[in-house]
Amino acid sequence: MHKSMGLCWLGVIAAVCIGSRGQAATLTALAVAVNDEPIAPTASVTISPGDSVTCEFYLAGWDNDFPQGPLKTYQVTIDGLASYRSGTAGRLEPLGWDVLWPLSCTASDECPAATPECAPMTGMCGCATSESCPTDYPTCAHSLCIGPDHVDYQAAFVDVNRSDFAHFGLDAVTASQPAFASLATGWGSVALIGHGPLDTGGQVYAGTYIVRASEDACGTFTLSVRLSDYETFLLLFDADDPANPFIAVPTFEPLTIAVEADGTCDAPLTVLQSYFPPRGVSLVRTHMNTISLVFDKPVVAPGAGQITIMELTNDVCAGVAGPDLSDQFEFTAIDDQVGLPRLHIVDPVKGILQHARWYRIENAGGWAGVEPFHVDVRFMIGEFSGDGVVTFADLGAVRARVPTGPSGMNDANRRHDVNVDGVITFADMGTVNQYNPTPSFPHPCP
Ligand SMILES: [Ca+2]
Ligand SMILES: [Ca+2]
Repeated sequence: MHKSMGLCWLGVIAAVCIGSRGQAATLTALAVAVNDEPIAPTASVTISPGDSVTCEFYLAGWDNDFPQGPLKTYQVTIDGLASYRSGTAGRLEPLGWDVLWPLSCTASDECPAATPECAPMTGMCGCATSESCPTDYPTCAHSLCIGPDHVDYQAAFVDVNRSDFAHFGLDAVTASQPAFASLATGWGSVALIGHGPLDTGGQVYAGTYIVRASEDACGTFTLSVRLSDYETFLLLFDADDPANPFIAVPTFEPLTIAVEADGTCDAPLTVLQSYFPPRGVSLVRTHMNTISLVFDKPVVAPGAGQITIMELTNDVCAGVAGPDLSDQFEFTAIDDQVGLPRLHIVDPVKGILQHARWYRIENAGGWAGVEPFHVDVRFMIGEFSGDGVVTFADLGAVRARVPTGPSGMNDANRRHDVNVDGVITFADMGTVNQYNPTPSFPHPCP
């Protein structure tokens, strides 16, 4: 892999050559079985929710990229991030998948309690230890919470015994990646004996990938791959320069998987999945706090009044509407196709929220298409420790981070910039100290 990484510039030449010829190597995905029952190979298959689809991948036409270049190595990387949620509802999942679906994030304070760490490499909410995972998905592995039914390395494989396998009889080394590695599982093969097969004009088998539609899946999903000279590519042996193989990025012909529930997709309501901060965690900054609502489908940010934000009083608990503050907040809908869609609610200036109060964010039906919900959050400046009171212990949490300059600010400490000036200084301790001590302010509803 080091060799090919060092030759990325060859990929540029390949692109030029491809352009001049108008045809590149192709990688084709075909559905060949549904629920293990063989079907006529097709690039467009229709299944039912819960069905599995066996997809086979074929390579052809590499002579167009580098004539008489034997196929020494190839690699295929599934683009799970783009593929698994590409239908109208539900998901495709790799066979053997039992993983808490990861959420995308830019900072850890966007992540739910179950997966509280925003992993910078993947931009997804994950776990650091198994203790932080919920009981349904109790094991933390690869930064994701894994359930008891998960079987890794099951979805992707290469059947090396097939006579149409690209490296059949060449003592090839094949390898696959776990399905939950960045949701980009993949596999590849290197021919150890000889330099690989020449292009004889037909297709050669390159691997198998099995996906299953979730029970709530509906609509047309597109299974795609990540095309680049280090994700999905061919290495073609160059007899004139044996140390530097030619890299070709194939043209991919994607596979569509239509999941039809009674012929049409109902339009189910969007449902709130989780939120941050959860009970026990307060909004701690004077302003610019983020409340993150996580949904199962993309949302359009509501206008003021479509959802309400009210101080949580006994009356509000009893269903009597209080003054609505929602027009003072900023709403941002996020749907980056990485994790579940989210709505971020931010208090842009000081004074909207009152220290040591609870607030209720509620959709009583005004936000069309979204199932009614309410979420209660506590606003308590400086309450870092999660015990519901402000004490010297909370001052200590800030003090431990003083001083932190702009370059030291990160996801782990951003909340401790209580006065929202981009650094953590004694001024933040001073702000917290203004509220020390603050007694407990319990959730007011029975
Ligand atoms: Ca505290
Ligand atoms: Ca500060």
